[in-house]
Amino acid sequence: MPLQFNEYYNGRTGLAIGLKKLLFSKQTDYQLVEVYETDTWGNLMAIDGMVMLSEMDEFVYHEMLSHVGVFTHPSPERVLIIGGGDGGTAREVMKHASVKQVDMVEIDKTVVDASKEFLPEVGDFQNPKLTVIHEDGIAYIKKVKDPYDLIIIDGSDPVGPAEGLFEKDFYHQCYQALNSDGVLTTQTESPWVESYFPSIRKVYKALDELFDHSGMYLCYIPLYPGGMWSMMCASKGEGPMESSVLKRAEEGINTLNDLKYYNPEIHQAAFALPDFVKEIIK
Ligand code: SPD
Repeated sequence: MPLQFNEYYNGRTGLAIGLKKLLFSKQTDYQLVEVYETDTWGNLMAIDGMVMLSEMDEFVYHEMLSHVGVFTHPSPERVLIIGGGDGGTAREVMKHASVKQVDMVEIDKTVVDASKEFLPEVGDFQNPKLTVIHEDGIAYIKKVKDPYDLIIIDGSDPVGPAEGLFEKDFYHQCYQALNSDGVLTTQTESPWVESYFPSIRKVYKALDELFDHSGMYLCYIPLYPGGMWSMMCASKGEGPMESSVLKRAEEGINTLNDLKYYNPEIHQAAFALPDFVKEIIK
């Protein structure tokens, strides 16, 4: 086993993470799933050589992908997560009392099984609100009969099975699978990695064209390429930056346990974009 995990995102430029040992490795029908014990970040899951999460920094990604969307909706009850097999996004969403049902559609059962075994603190798989469905999210969304209040796209990077999660057609299907005040959040990669720009632009344009309100927001994740990560929130009802949404976040924040990143100030500030990021989506 190498002493380092390296994710190269531009030629020989990339991340280096010190390793203690390899805990799990399996080439599934879809992808290579690996879990390592690291020297600094706890256990880490990688898919096809790309970091998905570590025990130490996963809270940033999962809190930001979840709570921005949940608070943008007046009172979401039914939530669909596409991807998210480690369970971190579902864990955050289920902290909200209004949420009664979470369907998590993860294509690869191995991701769920490996997470339960090697990242046991991340998911809340015993929670009765959660149903795990092993199916392709792109196929699932086309069949939704009973619309959702909130859809969260917690997929992998736009290579391999997750490529379709960056296409306009997919977001059109999501739009149709949402109620009339429905909200969507999605992860949209690093604004520091040029090879991701076409995917970022595609999703931004699709949400802008389909939804009444949409916006990009940012958070800071040390083990993702560039350390800065973009997400997007789109809504048929209230916009994610409206004062009513921020008020709801202020009123609801104290009902949520164990938050380490998200708060109403972060919700507001995260939508302020540096000029170089605005340039990408112009
Ligand atoms: N390069 C990281 C892309 C983020 C993909 N999703 C991570 C899954 C965590 N639930």
